Amino acid sequence: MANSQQMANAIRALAMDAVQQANSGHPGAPMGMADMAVALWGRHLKHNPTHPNWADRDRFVLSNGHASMLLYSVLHLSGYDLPIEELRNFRQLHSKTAGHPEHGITPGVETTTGPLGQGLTNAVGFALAEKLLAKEFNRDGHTVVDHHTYVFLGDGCLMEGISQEAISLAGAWKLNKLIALYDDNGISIDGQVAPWFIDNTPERMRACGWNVIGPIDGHDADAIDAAIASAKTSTDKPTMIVCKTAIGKGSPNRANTSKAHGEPLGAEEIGLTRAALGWNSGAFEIPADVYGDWDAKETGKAAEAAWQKRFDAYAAAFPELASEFARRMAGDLPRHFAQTAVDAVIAAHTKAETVASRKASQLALETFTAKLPELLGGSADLTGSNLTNTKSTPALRFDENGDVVQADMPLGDQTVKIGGRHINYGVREFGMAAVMNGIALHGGFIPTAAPSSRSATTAAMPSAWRRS
Ligand SMILES: Cc1ncc(C[n+]2csc(CCOP(=O)(O)OP(=O)(O)O)c2C)c(N)n1
Ligand SMILES: [Mg+2]
Repeated sequence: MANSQQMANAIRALAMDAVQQANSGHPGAPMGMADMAVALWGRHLKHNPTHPNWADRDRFVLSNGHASMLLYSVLHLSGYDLPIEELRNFRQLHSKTAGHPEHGITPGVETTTGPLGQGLTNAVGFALAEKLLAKEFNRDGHTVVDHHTYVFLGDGCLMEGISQEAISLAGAWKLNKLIALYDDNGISIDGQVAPWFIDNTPERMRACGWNVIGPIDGHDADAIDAAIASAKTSTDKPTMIVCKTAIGKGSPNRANTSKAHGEPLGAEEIGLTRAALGWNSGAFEIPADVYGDWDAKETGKAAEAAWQKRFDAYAAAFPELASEFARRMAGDLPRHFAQTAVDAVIAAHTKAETVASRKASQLALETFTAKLPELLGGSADLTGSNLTNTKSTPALRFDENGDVVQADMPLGDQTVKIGGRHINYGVREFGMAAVMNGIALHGGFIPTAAPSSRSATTAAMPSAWRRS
């Protein structure tokens, strides 16, 4: 078994050193969540550092994106293409280690985070996409879609209003493969959160249909490991694991204070912290055995190879489904789609008449949704107003076990059974937008939706401008 303490201290040291070198950044959260990262990344996360985009990898979202040095550290340590020079260049122009995680710039970063609460909401989209794809593509004895979505989040994410939209939706959709780990350190920038954050978070989550584990000691990797193992057994609820942590853990004079949040510890305190942790390596130096404990390249390759074997068997049994799955995950449109579908829309609807733009939108969607099964529509409780549904997008519903309900869809002169493709987001426009980003980033779907025909704009307008 790897030396969990040294694995965690490697993250703490890299976070302190990179923030010190850049003379800006956030050391406290990475130092506080280091043991959570050891438990998740070291013992559970299914990923392949040499092939970050493997379709059936687990997804990881760092919703408290200011803790970016945690993510950069584990990506580096576990073997992603993120060499130590990139960590030395933290927060420098053109480095792969910007101040907050940036999707598309750093391998292994699934979504851009920093605006608190939005990462959690993206994660709800990732987990929904997984659940829908699993329903659509898995067959008896052939499980090709089967992964978890993990999210780390902090007090700030839970204070932001969008979190309530995300939490409600995840509960309603019974996203049992969504596992959130809460960095419950009782601190945000202004200090101890107690005067401005008195929510009973576990009760709030339970009230919204979540499974809650803890509070547990967020510095006990074995306890976190066991909590994650338990969370994975949930069949009908998302799980939150409440991890009690100390921000800046290890720093004798900054731990548990908001001074650890967003500024370098300083050379002297870094020296004291190294001594307190028993970390004897120099700045940006990681002992070989610690690298060895973190290295996930071989286990990642083996995990992907096992999946590939299953996928090959699936492809032999269901060749059309397998190539459709590959197309969808690659984000390619069906062959000849552009000519046939676009021509059909134009031919059917080019008339010398005026239609409302939402009606024109529905006419186009009617054609496109019939040809593109990846279109996943929705509306924030104004389906009848913004005309976002079509004949081929039945409403998405889950049964009491959390399974996607199959619905009737007309196809030519037949009726076929499919999972719902129109999401009733409820009155949650902001959440809807961030969930859609998660769906799109997961792959396999192109989300479409509209907030409202009038209410969002009228709400944003001074009352004198309103006409209705
Ligand atoms: C939407 C949004 N508002 C404000 C901020 C600025 N901000 C960054 S971190 C932070 C405090 C967050 O507190 P917490 O999540 O508890 O982080 P910790 O101090 O524990 O690391 C704030 C206000 C932000 N990143 N996003
Ligand atoms: Mg906090």
